[in-house]
Amino acid sequence: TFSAFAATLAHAQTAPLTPDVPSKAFVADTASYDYVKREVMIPMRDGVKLHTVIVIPKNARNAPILLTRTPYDASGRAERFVSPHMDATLPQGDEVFVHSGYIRVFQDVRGKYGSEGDYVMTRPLHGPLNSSDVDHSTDAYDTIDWLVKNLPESNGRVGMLGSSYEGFTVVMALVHPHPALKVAAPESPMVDGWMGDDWFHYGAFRQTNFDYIYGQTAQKGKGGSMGRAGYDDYTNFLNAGSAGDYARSRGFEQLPFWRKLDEHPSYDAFWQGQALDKVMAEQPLTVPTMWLQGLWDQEDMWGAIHSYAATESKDKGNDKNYLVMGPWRHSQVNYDGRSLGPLQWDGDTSLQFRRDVLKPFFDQYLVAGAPKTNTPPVLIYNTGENHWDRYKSWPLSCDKGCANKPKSLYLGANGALSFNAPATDAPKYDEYVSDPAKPVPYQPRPVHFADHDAWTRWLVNDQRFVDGRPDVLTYVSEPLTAPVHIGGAPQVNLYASTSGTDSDWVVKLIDVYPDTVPSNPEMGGYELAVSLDIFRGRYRTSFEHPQALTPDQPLLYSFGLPTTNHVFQPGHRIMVQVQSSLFPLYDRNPQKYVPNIFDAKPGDYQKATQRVWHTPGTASSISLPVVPGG
Ligand code: PG9
Repeated sequence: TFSAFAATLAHAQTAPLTPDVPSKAFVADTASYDYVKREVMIPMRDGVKLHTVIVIPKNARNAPILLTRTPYDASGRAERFVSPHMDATLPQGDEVFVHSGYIRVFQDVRGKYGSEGDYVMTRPLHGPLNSSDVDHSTDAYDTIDWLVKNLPESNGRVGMLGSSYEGFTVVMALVHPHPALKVAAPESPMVDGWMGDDWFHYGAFRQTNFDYIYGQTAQKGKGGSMGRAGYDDYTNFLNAGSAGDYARSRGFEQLPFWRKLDEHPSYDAFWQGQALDKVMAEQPLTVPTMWLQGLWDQEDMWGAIHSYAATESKDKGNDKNYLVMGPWRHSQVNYDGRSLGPLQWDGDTSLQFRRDVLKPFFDQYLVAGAPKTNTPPVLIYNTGENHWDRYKSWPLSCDKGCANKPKSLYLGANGALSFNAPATDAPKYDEYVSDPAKPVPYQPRPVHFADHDAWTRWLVNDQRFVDGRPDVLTYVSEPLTAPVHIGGAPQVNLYASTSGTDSDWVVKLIDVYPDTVPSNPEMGGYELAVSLDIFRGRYRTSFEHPQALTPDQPLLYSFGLPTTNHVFQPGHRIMVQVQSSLFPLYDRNPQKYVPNIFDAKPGDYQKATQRVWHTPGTASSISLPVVPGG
């Protein structure tokens, strides 16, 4: 028997102790796949090579190219599922393009994942903030040039799309664009990080950034998460002190991007020079561009709408500048768009847009013989009536150049809200005490930044969770007898005083549902913020040069709220809430003027008595972009 055993072994070609992990990397048999994946290193003009994943349908000929440049791992972006099918390996948002035979390209931006070179967060354009010869404009140019010369399966036409950071790289490609770039869709692009995209809103710092900066810049590849002492980030950040104290306690001084933020708390040349809506306003508009974003975009609320506005006057033929706003959270355009929090839409609004608007629009410029589309210059979801609206221009109502004029909605005595200016004999103001030791939460506690679902829907949370707090003022109209349609950006004109020397002001424009909603009982009395934002008081007269506030003096705070296209229905009421914090999303204002709030000391934080004024001459109001006739 022993010799039979030895004979069996002698016949086998693979010895029992052959290592079972092969020394040569495993190569999958992809013969049956309906696509080919190529990974290449594309050389840029400075010799740096960028890692690029190219997914090509089998037997493709004359195919258009769809390009996304990403800091989020090109290989991962091009592998939703491990699958022999191209529509499954690519992200959900790409399915409509896959079904039309597009070539799909994802590229790691310089310095991230497989790409060579140095990573600089949202690397500024060549100029005062970038002394090198390369930026995302040149990298996009060099990449497109390589693709059209090296992909024999392509027809030489390229479209770019991507959301958020990937939307930012699309905008960069529009600066001195390569002639083969024929169409672009910056989706929720990061455009102005100080005014209203990721880092700050009107100067108030967003503390969720710490996790992002750590995850993106502590290493070249996939970053980790830092972890915090307790589950509730409200407590964690309150215990930490200032945002700067938190950063110091976690070693953030090792991360240059945090140091840049810390050194530029105001809207100085560092931020002004990077604001891409300003850059785009100076550019000739040559590539048809569809700016798009969500109406409740919790990350990049500023970029698309302001870039559309900045470039609109350059679109003489009304055929290059397009605006789309869906009823979406950040980047929801690329996922399922049937609902947001408790709000249910008329079908999958994201798919409707991708299939019926975006894809035909790209085809028109990228596919020979594709039909001309009837894309409306402006496509915005009407969140009160639950349907898409198509318009020639936007906004529908504004002070100059619109068919309709905005109407002031006044904050009045005894919590009243109406289109009538306040009477002279009414009480002059309402007041509350804002205590930095007990800031108003932006969502019900516990707050856990890592809870992705809570983060994506916080803007549509029922605001009753703070309504009635002693440090939140509430103004509410009578039930409406006719619909009120607003189309544009509500403008805050808040006359407010503080007993301190600095203060934040948060203003929310809210649709209050009727007490009973028979078809959807849980929505009875729901307080839905259709538009809200925070404004750091020290920037009242200049975003660049902050100033201490004069205590107890009613001062005007004027700022735009995010754009909305909403109909307040009959039976609903309009509400405005005013408060002085949205914590821990936004860092606390110490309410005592200090040169840099990142460096506020525990002793700088003080209670303040806040007053909202409603007298003639200092009548607080929201200028609503109303559209007569609903
Ligand atoms: N909102 C993200 C981001 C963009 C740019 C800078 C920092 C963060 C994103 O979703 O990509």
